Amino acid sequence: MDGFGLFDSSSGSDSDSDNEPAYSALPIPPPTALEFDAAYEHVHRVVHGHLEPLCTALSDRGEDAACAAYGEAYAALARHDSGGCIEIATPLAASAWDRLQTFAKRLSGSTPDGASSATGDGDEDEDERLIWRDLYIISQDMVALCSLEPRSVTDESARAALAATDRAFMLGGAVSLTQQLAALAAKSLPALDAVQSAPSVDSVESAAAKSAAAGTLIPTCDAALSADAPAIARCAAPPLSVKDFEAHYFLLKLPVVLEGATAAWSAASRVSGWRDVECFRRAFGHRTVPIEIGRHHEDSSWNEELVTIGEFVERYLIPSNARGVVPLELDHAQLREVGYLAQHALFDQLPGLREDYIVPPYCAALGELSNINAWIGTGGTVSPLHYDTYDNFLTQVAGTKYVRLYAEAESSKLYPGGGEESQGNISRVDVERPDGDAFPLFQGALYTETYLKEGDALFIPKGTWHYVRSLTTSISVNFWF
Ligand SMILES: O=C(O)CCC(=O)C(=O)O
Repeated sequence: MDGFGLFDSSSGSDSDSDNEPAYSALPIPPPTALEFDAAYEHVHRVVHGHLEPLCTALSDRGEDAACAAYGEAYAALARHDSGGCIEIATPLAASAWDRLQTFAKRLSGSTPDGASSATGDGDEDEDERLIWRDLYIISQDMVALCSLEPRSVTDESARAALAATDRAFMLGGAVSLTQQLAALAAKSLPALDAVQSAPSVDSVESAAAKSAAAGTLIPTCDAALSADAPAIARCAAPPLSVKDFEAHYFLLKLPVVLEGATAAWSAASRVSGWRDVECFRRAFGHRTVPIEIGRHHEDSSWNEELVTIGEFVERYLIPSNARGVVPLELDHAQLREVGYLAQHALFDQLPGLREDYIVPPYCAALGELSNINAWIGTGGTVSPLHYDTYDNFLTQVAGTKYVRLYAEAESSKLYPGGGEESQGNISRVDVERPDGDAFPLFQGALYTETYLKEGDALFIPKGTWHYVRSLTTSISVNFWF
């Protein structure tokens, strides 16, 4: 079962960049009644279209109350009773959310890299999870629309609408309906849009000095590899031609770091790029995102929170900048205040950011782009050892990460499994504290390693196991193809 057809395929942008972030635009005019009507039509169509199949699926599972609430919210929407619709759809979303929590620890319902992770009873569980997910998204979209009623929209209700669309994005990735509502809500907030100030005219030096003083600049790190394992191959800029990349790495399934890969990205601009995390707080501080708190999702203290980007910058990224480098040798028990916006479809949620990166040309030439995710976190984040079923460019925009790779051929020494939640693409071994008694072969597994630094793009062939730990505050974008 494939949900109820709410989802578009994820979309990326490969637009040319003028090396200035595109979201520092002039204020946008407020939405017109026509735009609202178009959104109303769209929501109405989706909510109506899903009423019967979702209700049948809910009733089949004895969830008549949820089905009834869905029907009532839809009826309120249809008679333009915004207050009534919000009153019913808000708790409906909350109960769908509670049900989703029983299906997976990760809100996206994914393993660290997107493999489905229903709790273990296979297809039945996954079907049910998709029902609650769709109900959640539809309820949030109803709340968003009803908060944007043109005659009564206020800053507060527009913010509530944006928060509802952000919650819908978390589960859905690119949903055209949610994108339409988010755009409408953003347009209803002229005061906030105005804060997206004109591009900075500072020089590189004064911009860096200002952001360093404010603690918002992501530090660099000059860690060097020990000689314990071979280093992953590197190619200095200028970039490899597609033909050379294909012949020397892609077809051979050989990992490689392409240096200088972000040179033409606005995101990497020294003056107004993402390295100064203030740019996110300034432009999108009021938007809500899911943050993983704690080192590892199997640690008891691991948790997920919804926070605004403003809070994330303030409570996690700025203190992490101040801590500087978190050495690899530091035992995980000592890692503090770790927060990770991990594998998030941020560029579907905030499409303005798509102008700031360029999709590596190899993706379209040698495959088909599947997903683009943001990975923004403090020093000390850990992505446990796992593999993906996509080829990947893990691209480092700011900060430094340690990456260790094991070829597919080493799989028998890596103990695939990872418990009920996994589809077998996560190793049961904790790379930082391997249990030699339980996993004796792990010690003999061969690996390569690197420090991924600003501007580096690491090609990780599909099926290659990877373990990643950040040494500083870090921003990466990965391209699965
Ligand atoms: O950077 C990370 O923490 C993990 C990245 C990753 O797993 C990926 O790009 O597939």
